[in-house]
Amino acid sequence: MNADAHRPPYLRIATEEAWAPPEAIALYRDHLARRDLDDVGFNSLMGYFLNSPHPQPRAVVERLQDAAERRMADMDAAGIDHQVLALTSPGTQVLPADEAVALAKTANARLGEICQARPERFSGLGTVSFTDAATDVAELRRAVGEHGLKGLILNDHVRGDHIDHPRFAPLLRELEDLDVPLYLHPGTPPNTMISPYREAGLDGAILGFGASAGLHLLRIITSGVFDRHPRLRLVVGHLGEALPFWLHRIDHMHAKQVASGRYEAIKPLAQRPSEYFRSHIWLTTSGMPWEPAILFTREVTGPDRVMYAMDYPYQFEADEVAAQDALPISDAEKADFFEHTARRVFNLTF
Ligand code: 1DF
Ligand code: MN
Repeated sequence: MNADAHRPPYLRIATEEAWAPPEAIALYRDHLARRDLDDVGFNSLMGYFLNSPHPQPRAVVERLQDAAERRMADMDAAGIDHQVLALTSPGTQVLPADEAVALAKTANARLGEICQARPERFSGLGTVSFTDAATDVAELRRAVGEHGLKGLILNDHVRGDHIDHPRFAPLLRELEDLDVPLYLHPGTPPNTMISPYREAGLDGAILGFGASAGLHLLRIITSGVFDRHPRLRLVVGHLGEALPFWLHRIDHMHAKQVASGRYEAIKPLAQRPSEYFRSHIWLTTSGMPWEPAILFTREVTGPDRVMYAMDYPYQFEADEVAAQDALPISDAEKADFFEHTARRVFNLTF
């Protein structure tokens, strides 16, 4: 596809695009060689990407580490004007605390430099160690205030915990105070969940990612995170990790469970679960360039809540952009979908 042949009246901003500094890849390689990380999904998936003899995963790992010529050539080939970059899954979230703290610092400084060097092409999300709250709050402040990053990436579970755990409340409060969004990105399910997925070969992006991230998203809602953090903005990939399709049933069953008093963890909420998708949550189309799913999701959550993402380099199919250019929505809605919603949610000012 020659993207320049048809220059639409909007920029195409891709909002869930993976990146890794060589330091992250080196850390992962060391742990894989020593087999000393107790995370089944990491050892399986990163073991595949980093130790496979096949050219395809090797090319993904090379592309992850490039934030210059190769990436921009790929963007040009696909018609992508701007990428919102974030540290690839699993980021810091499988690492020992000292390594996680150091990697967050390195990744934020480097990503800030990348974005400042080419502000029209790249924006970035920050990362933290998800260990000590005070350390993470300070790093998030640095990422946003000093390095100019536009939010925080959360690569699903944190060493088996979820972001609704009270120990993360100070970090969520800081996101509110800084007025930047949290991006819930998937990863392989935690050890407590992965066995039946892995046994069937389904622990990766085919289902395990979405199953685990969907659970994480629903936990955020039902545990009352948005009631405790009313200014928090959450962005979720893969069209909401299947939850939009479930919303009627989730509302119905949630009300029943509240009434039953059966679970300590299920309490009344300020809104119905589905309503948080219209007040606090934005969705991206990463990995889901599929018209029926995109139109359904827009119908359920509102057209101003769904924006474009590619999922480069994991799902880099240059022709997918054309399918979304052809969506049967108005020109103004398409401009929101590809450009203006991302500008608003991430406060992009380039
Ligand atoms: C894959 C996909 C791997 C995504 C990822 O991180 C990842 C994959 C290791 O296809 O195996 O982040 N993704 O975002 O869809
Ligand atoms: Mn992704």
